[in-house]
Amino acid sequence: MKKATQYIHAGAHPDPSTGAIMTPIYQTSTYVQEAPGVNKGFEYARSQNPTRQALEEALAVIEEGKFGLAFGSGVAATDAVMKLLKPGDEVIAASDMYGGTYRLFSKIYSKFGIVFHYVDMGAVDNIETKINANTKLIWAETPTNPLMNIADIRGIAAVAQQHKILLCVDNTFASPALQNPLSLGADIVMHSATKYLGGHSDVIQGALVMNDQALRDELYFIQKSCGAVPGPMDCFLVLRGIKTLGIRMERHCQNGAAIAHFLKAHPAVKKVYWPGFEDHPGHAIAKSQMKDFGGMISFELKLDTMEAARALLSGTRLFSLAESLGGVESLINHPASMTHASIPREERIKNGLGDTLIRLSVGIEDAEDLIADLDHAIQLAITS
Ligand code: P1T
Repeated sequence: MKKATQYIHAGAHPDPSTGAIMTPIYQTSTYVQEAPGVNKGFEYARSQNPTRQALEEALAVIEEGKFGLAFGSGVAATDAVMKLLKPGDEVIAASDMYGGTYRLFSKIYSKFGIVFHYVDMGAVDNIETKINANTKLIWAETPTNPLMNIADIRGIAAVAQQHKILLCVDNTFASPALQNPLSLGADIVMHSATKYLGGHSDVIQGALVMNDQALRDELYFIQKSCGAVPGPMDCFLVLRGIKTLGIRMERHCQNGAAIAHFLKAHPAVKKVYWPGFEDHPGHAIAKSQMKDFGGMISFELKLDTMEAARALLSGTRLFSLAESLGGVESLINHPASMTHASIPREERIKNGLGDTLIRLSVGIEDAEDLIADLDHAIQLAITS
């Protein structure tokens, strides 16, 4: 089945009790049993819920995997992967990634004796040099949040397989419509379903997809034992979001490309971070593992002051100043004070995330309107 058909039909089965074409929101905490232990495959809603089951099936199909698991947030999905580990285990993670993932690793899991090495994943060698007998997990994010760095999933997967290390790829920025890490050799794909999968900025949710039955069983055990499950209403919203993922991503990519080129040509702009440019260091890899380059862009003004950045951030009318991304509406964000504020400044600067970097989540509005909005805000910033 082709992708465009999968988005509509994956996980969708007419409801057995009524024939309802849309999976109902099974808003129930428990299921009546005929006799002790005799049930219809549903015992208690932390363990099983039909709406969640439909979503998990859809997630697996669209990510080219066998099994999906849904969680109460993206961070909860990451947390479940970390619970595969034990004290003394080592993790190699990207030096540029979502600030909340860094916070979970450095503030929570390092307390429990997990050791983290943060490396620039632009070169596979940087990962190889950190591998030792205790290395159990490689955590990659590509493109990265917010610097749009690219990691070579095939190359990293080859190293991970050679050393029998799990590779988990946070595929949030690309979405399953643009990149499928399991097909490139990863063991687990993680999503903040809050973003492109949901697509409408109305739900917080996370997802994991994998191929290996034993790994799925272990992660399912963690999901039900630790309890970070999403509610059925949220599962319904993400199921509905997935139906339009393909066409939304087409428009996000078109608008993203138009805005990236506009910014690159703008005399007041110093640097634009977007993997679609041929001079982006990860362009060739991005082209080989992504279908298109997405709607996430970061940039810096030549006028490198906080005053100018602040004027720009509050000067847009269509781009709303907010954390998050991947919704139909465009957002503008200041990583240093918002999404990546939990990374110590020195560390952040060392990894290339400056105080004045601005991140855009380009929505699916009219590209000319979005460009006019940015142009106006840039004028405000450089004359502020
Ligand atoms: O917010 P939550 O659903 O828990 O997902 C966390 C997460 C994980 N991975 C990536 C790449 C992310 O971007 C996020 C969440 N990011 C934002 C809220 C943001 O504005 O960057």
